[in-house]
Amino acid sequence: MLESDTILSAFADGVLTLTLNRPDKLNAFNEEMHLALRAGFQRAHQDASVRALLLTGAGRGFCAGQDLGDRDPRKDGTAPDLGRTIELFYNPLIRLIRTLEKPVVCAVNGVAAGAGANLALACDITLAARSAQFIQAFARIGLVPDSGGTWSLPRLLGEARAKALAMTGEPLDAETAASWGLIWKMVDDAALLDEAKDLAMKLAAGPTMGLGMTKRAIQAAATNSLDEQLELERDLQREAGRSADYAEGVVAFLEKRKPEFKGQ
Ligand code: LHQ
Repeated sequence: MLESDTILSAFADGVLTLTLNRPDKLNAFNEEMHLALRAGFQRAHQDASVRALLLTGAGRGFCAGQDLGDRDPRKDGTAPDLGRTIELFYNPLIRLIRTLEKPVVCAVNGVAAGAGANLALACDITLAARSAQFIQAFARIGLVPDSGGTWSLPRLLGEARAKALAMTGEPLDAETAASWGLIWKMVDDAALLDEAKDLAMKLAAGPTMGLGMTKRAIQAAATNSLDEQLELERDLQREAGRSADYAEGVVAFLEKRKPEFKGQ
């Protein structure tokens, strides 16, 4: 993995924890942090011992999106090519998260703004501290929501709420985010990390193949017809039914004991 202080990485009990670590900038993204985070997700793709991922932020914020100091239009006298930044850094990151066939838990420990908010929404199960806020800050600086925001917001919230959040840039508190279904749940600040870790550990001890295929199927539903989805479920169930974890799950049920899944 790429060594960088901007991402803290820890591995235990099948869970790879990646912590965004530029706390004085509320963990805003610079290129170094992007590359280190990407390396973390690449490891999760390649390393079979990683069976769940936990993403969180150091300090009082989760992530304030792009480091705007790094993309200052005054810098070179010409407008920066933000499309290139998206192509090279943000899009690959979101794709890595969505295609990882392992659960990605996100613990939003504080403000999540701009690409930081949409990064949290790209994860599979997102919890947020009571004090956290979600801000589609793009409108405040003349930009368009990125990192999948224009895709995830209307899907999670419907067009009315998606447009209002994106066009006003108004903060959404964690309680409302949970009640609207933008995230899985809100947790008291002091309990957030423990609860997110417990959840990630439980998922890491689960039937990884089945969980990965569940993720794939639910994501595919965004563009599939019911018929296509039924066929996909048939195919995935066929594959899941051949897994060692299915055999273990059924035998454990019949023997009235806890299953010991190996992720295979
Ligand atoms: C920051 C930042 C930040 C640098 C806080 N940059 N320093 C993609 C492609 C290419 C380019 C453009 O963008 C994108 C996608 C995007 O993400 S666009 C959206 C970028 N993000 C924002 O517009 C959010 C900017 N930040 C804020 O509005 C506030 O900081 C929020 C509302 C997040 C938090 O407010 P406060 O709690 O009042 O904290 P603060 O503003 O005092 O920030 C603390 C420090 O962090 C401060 O530094 P300082 O040296 O004064 O203590 C900020 O300058 C720094 N910081 N966000 N994005």
